[in-house]
Amino acid sequence: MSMTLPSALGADERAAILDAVRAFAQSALAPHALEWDQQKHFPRDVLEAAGELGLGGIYVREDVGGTALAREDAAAILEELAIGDPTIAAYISIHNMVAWMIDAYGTDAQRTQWLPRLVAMTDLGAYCLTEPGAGSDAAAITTSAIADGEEFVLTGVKQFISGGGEAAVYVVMARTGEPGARGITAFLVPGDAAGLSFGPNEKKMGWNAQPTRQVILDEVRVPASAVLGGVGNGFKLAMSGLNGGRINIAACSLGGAQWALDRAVQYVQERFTFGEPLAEKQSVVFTLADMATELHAARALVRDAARAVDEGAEDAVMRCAMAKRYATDAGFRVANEALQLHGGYGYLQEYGIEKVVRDLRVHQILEGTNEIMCVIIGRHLLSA
Ligand code: FAD
Ligand code: 2MC
Repeated sequence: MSMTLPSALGADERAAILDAVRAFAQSALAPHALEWDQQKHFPRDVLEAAGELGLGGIYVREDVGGTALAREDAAAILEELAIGDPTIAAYISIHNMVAWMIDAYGTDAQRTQWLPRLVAMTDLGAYCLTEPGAGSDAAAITTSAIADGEEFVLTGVKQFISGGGEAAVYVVMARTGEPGARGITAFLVPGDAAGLSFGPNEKKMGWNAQPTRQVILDEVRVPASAVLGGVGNGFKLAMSGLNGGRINIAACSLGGAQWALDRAVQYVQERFTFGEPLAEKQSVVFTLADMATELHAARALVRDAARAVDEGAEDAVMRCAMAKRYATDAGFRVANEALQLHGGYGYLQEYGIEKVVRDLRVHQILEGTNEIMCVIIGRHLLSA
C-alpha cells in the first residue's frame, strides 16, 4: 500500500474547517437531535449534507473525493459533530472507518466502485464483525465464506450492525480458513446482494437516531473481486480499521460530554437553592472542576492516539485502546454528573442531558468493550 501519511493541518486551516463543522453541527444536527432520538429517525438527507462538507471520507485520499486529513484533525471534527448530536457523529465515525478500510486496502477497481459515493454519503457503509456468538472474542466468528469457482458463498449472522439495512456496502468479516484470526477474510458485500437480509431495528437505550440491525447472510454469492485486502487478512484489516474507530468514538464521547458540561456550567449559575445560585456551593464547583479536568485529560489522550496512528507508531494499538477506554469512561461520567447537577430537570427529556447520557453509555461497550481495551493495554505491557 503506497500512502503518504497526511500531516495535521496548519492552525488557520484547521480553525477554518472546525468553524465550518461547528456551524454545520449547530444548524443541521443540534436543533433536531432530540426529535430524531424520540422518533428513531435516521436523517439520510443530513448525512448527504455532511458528505457535501467533506465529512464522508475525512481521511480518505483525494483522488476519489476524500478530504485526506490527519487522524488528529478527524478526531477534532468528530468531537465538534458530537457536540451537535453524538449519535449522528458516531454513525459518521463508523462510515469513515469503512471508507478508510476500502481506501487503504481496496484495489483500484474497489476504490473507484465504492469510494466516490461513500465519500459523498449518497451511499453509506457498514462494518460487520460482531456475531451473536462472538463479540469481544472477534477471532471466533463463524460466518463462513466458501470458495466456489470464481465466487465466494457467505453464510452467517452479524449482530448489532450500525447502519444495517441502510448501507450500500457491508464490510463483512467471514471465515475462509483455519479457526482463529488467520482464517478470516474481509468482503465487500453490496446492500442489494441476493440472500442478504436484515433483522428489525433493535430497540436501544440510546443511539436511537441510527439503526442497529442483524445482517443475515444466506448463501450470499460475491465474486472473488469482492475480497478486501487478500484472503486470510480480514482480522488484521478489521482491527486496523478499529484502531481509528476507537479514536473517533472516543472523540464522540468528548463532544457529547463537553456539551453536557457546558449546560451544567450555565445551569448552576441560574439555579437557586437555599437562597443562592448552586455555583456558590464549593462542592458544586469542585464537581465542575473535576469534570473539566477529566475531559481535558481525555482529549489529550485522544490527540495522542490520533498522532500515534498518523505516525504509524509501534505502540499505536495500545495508545488507541488507552484513549478509547479513558475518554469513553470519562465522557459517560461527565455527562452523568451534568445530569445530577440538573437535579430532576436533568431527568426530563426536554433538557437533552439524559439523551446524551444514554448515547454515551454504549461507547463504553462498542468498538471493543472497555474491558477489552484493558486486555489490549495489559498485553502490551506484559510483552514489552
Ligand atoms: P461479550 O463479548 O459477550 O462481553 C460481555 C461482557 O464480558 C463485557 O462486559 C465484556 O467486556 C466482558 N468480557 C468479555 N471478554 C472479557 C475478557 N477477556 N476479560 C474481561 N472481560 C471480558 N459490531 C459490529 O461489528 N459492527 C457494528 O456496527 C456494531 N455496532 C454496534 C452498535 C451498538 C448499539 C451495539 C450495542 C453494539 C455494536 N456492535 C457492533 C457490537 C459491539 O462491538 C459488541 O457488542 C462488543 O464488542 C461486545 O461484544 P458482546 O456484546 O458480544 O459482549
Ligand atoms: N491493530 C492491528 N493489528 C491487530 C490489532 C489491532 N488493534 N489487534 C490485533 N491485531 C493483530 C495481531 O497483531 C495479530 O497479528 P499476528 O497474527 O501477526 O501476530 C492478529 O491481529 C491476531 O491478534 P491477537 O492474537 O491479539 O488476537 P486475539 O484473538 O487474541 O484477540 C482482541 C484480539 C481481543 C484484541 C480482539 O479480538 C478485539 O479487539 N476484540 C474486540 C472486538 C471489537 O472491538 N469489536 C468491535 C466491533 S465494531 C463496533 O462495535 C462498531 C460500533 C463499529
